[in-house]
Amino acid sequence: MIPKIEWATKRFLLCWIILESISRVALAGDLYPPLGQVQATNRVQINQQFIPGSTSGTLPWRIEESGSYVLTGNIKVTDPNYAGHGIEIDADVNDVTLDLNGFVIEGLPGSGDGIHVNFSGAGARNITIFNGSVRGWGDDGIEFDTTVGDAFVLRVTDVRVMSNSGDGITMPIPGGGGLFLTHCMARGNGGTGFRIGGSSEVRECLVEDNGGDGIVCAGGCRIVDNLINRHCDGAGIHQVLGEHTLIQANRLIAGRIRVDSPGNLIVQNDVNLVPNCSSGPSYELAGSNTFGEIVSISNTGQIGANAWANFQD
Ligand SMILES: [Ca+2]
Repeated sequence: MIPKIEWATKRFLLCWIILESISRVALAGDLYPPLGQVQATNRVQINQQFIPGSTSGTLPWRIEESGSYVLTGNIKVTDPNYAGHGIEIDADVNDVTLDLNGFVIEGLPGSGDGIHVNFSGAGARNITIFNGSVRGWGDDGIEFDTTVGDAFVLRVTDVRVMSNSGDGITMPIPGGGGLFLTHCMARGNGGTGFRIGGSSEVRECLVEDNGGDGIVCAGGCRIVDNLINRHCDGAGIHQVLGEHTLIQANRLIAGRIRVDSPGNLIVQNDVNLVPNCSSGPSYELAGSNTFGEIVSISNTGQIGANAWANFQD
């Protein structure tokens, strides 16, 4: 026989259930925190009003220690005489993650680089920059300023570099290397869109209307699956030195593929030189390179079994 529960015991159990429910809701936190609030802890916030590490309270913002940094607002140059950079990462500072958090770092003519990464020696730097825009700077959008060899671990993803006077994202050739660019856009920069050193990669990016070449690369790189438009004054893709670079499955409009050195692999690309950009070949390849048959689209029906063919039209 089930024993009867006393009235006092029932009241105790009821109170316990109510208090337990309240404590669980409190521990779960606010389901709808204020917009713009940074949820992760131990991240250093950067914005126009709060520039830690700067004694003057003005640009450039310097990253002097390893860590995770996040923009919580746009950073814009307002002084037309400002000649420095926007954000500067000191030499020998490794393990930096810089989340642009959807914001823009914007310069003026005569200013320096939007983001400038200093180097003092070779090594695994492990620096990642992602998710935002860098535009309007007097020099480059992002510069990895190294001349001391590669083996760096550098990554830029989901970043737009636009209307900078110099290059979009750049590093010295020879000297730089180990830079991985994915899902980025370089548009309307005065120099090269992306300049990457040895053992680097540009994948699934959009490169448009830059004053020099679209992408400049050195040896051991992978230039894969990019859309590259309107670089008649230079080349859409320009391999300037080294070997073992793979150039594959890129779509170029009004810009050619130019390879200056031997020992590279060029397959499955599609180059369209529109009438105002048609002097010279679509594929300007130095001797001793390996490349898929170059097929003119206008003359071809079914292409048969050549899966490595490059196309031109
Ligand atoms: Ca620069």
